[in-house]
Amino acid sequence: MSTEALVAVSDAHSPTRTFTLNRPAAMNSFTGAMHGELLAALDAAAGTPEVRCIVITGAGRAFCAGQDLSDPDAAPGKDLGALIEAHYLPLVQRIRSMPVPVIAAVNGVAAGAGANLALACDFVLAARSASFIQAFAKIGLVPDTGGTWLLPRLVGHARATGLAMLGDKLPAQDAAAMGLIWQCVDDAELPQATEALATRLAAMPARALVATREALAAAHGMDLVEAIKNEARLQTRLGSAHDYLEGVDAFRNKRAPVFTDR
Ligand code: T3D
Repeated sequence: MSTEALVAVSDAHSPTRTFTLNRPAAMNSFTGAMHGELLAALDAAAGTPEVRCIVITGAGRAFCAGQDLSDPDAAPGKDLGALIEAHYLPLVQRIRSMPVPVIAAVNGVAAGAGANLALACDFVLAARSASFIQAFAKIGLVPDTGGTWLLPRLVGHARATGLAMLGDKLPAQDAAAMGLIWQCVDDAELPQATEALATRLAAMPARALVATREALAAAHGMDLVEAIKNEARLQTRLGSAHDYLEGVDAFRNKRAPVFTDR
């Protein structure tokens, strides 16, 4: 693993590719350069058929403190909306369109855009000492990086409002209890728990998992009939793919399936 990079990339021998946000002295807050490295790394993984699961985590005691507030691009008076459109929107779009599942392994504090980057992933596993902070209101901003869309869908309007307006530090255990994240584990167990989940997901039918991500997101804007029609459309597509044939054959022959579609 390269430790010089702003985003350290794990060795290429595993079906799981791990990206470690690597500006620990600044709590892994985002600069334009770090955005560029993370997006390039995600693009490369998306184009590599052997990659079947992505993990994003942080170096040191933070996961990510959002935008680097010392960066000249974020200085008061700059067009912050342009910064969001240039960097955070493409990042969330890339994560949500990855052809494989994405896990956020939240090792420490996740604040501002760092919190919402984690919430945009398919799974959030967090260390017990980690926390989530919608820090935006404290500096006179609204939640961005998808926060206004993600929060109410994950925890409902009342809790989304409280988290977004008050900006309190939410411990990982409370985040798991209210359904904001998938799981909170003891700090020492985070690496193993992440690896176990990634290994499990990597062996699953990636194309079906990604279609599930899309269907769950799309269903929010649909009534029940529309949602079922969307499910039917997806089953039509998936039902003629290799992984369905493989899954059914493996079931009939009482063997473990080998899924390859992405
Ligand atoms: O451009 C725009 O603003 C638009 C885009 C917005 C997207 C956003 O993400 S807005 C939200 C930006 N993030 C924040 O407001 C979070 C700011 N940070 C904090 O609230 C706290 O640092 C933490 C709660 C994350 C951690 O607190 P603590 O007490 O554990 O650590 P600390 O001492 O505050 O921070 C440690 C160092 O990291 C410190 O540097 P130093 O003094 O040791 O040299 C601190 O300045 C640095 N740091 C933490 N967060 C950021 C940061 N440096 C630059 N940017 C940061 N976001």
